[in-house]
Amino acid sequence: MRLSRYFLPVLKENPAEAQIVSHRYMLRAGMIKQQAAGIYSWLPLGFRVLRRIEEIVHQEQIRAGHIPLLMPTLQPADLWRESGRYDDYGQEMLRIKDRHDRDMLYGPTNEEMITDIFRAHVNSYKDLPLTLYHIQWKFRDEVRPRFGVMRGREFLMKDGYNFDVDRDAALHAYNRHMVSYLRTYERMGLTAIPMRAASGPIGGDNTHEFLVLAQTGESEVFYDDRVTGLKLGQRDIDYDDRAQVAAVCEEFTTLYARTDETHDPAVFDQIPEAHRKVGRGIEVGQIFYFGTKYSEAMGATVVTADGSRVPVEMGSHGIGVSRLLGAIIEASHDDKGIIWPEGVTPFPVGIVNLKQGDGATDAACESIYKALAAKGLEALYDDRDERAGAKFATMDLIGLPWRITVGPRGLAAGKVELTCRRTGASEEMSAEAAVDRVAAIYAGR
Ligand code: P5A
Repeated sequence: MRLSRYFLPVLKENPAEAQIVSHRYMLRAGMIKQQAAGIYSWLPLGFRVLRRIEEIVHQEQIRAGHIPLLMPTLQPADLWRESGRYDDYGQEMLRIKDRHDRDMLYGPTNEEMITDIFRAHVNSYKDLPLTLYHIQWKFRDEVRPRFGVMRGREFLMKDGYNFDVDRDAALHAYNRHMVSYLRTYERMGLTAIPMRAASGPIGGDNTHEFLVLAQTGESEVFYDDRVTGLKLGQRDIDYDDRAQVAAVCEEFTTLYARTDETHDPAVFDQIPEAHRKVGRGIEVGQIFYFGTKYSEAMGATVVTADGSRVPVEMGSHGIGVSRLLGAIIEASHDDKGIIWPEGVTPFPVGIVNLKQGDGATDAACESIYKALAAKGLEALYDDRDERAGAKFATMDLIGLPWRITVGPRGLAAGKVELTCRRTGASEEMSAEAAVDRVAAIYAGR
């Protein structure tokens, strides 16, 4: 993408309404525009990151054996009357009437609708296990929408629902989600800690939230700091292997890590003082096992191997896809701007032309741009007629992990400069070497 032809409405001033750094940088970098309280347009740069995050979520869900589908944003109220949640959900639910005076709602979550799909089409234990998920906009009329996409009213969620024949199988589904989530967040450059939590309006007694530690987080958390050192890394996981998946979950949930709702000071105090931490976190996901809460109420049953009919065992699992942009920025920035992890960056690399209009410099930039494209990498090429300082400031603000700087002086010596956004370290090398280096960094992503 050539910046001269892109739509990147960067703001020079700090927007007054933004209280936290991620919100400030998302507005300044021209990623989002507020349309109403807690409702945003995703401008091209923000939309690219959102799509990238969605792609990682899809890949990891499919790897775990889960099946994508798409349910609508609007739902009939009658489904929610069946589960009893139409009245329970209260003012967070946006209720709508259609022209025939029928009660509708903008879905805050989809347990009822997926249970309706299941009961219409599945009858036998032979069709289980089954996990269906989608990535779809939700609406919750939050009392205090704030911090930009972090607590929106309209927000993008990945929500998945498992159907299993018995409790053990359903607990395996729970564990499988935990492991697939750990992997998803790691690919985004995040450490998200599973913490025992409370289940709220979704229900059930077994639930974990995934928290990214950040001072600006809305949740108070209590944890043994050795938990932050745990990594899944490149481990080969067989998602059908119940014992292996359960062992990984145990490894990640044995050390103390809880939200304030489940915090137990008596247990916490037994952790050696040097490791005992109270902090704040951003909730980027939550998984639930609630058994037959919805299937019983809505008549979703299966015939088992011995011929009896039982309500299907279920859980639901959510990732805050749009919230993740905020969480990643809170976890990865400096005073100049965002620092995107390579896994989610909107563009893999930026090219800065220090002397636009100079024949040799323009030609070198063009050839680097094309060589990157030939390797499947779409660079953001700053080809504007601007001062070098302004170009660097834009690149730093929007946070591409790598920058190739091309100027007449370097070119005279056959060199361009490759700079790492995170460390600020620069290295001079030939244009070909810079292209190869960037390609190697992104190989396999
Ligand atoms: C699990 C999937 C559920 O709704 N039903 C379907 C279950 N869980 S949840 O914890 O309530 O939401 C899942 C994740 O969505 C994100 N989230 C939000 N993101 C932005 N703005 C909001 N107002 C908002 N509310 C929830 C969180 O990341 C949460 O973990």
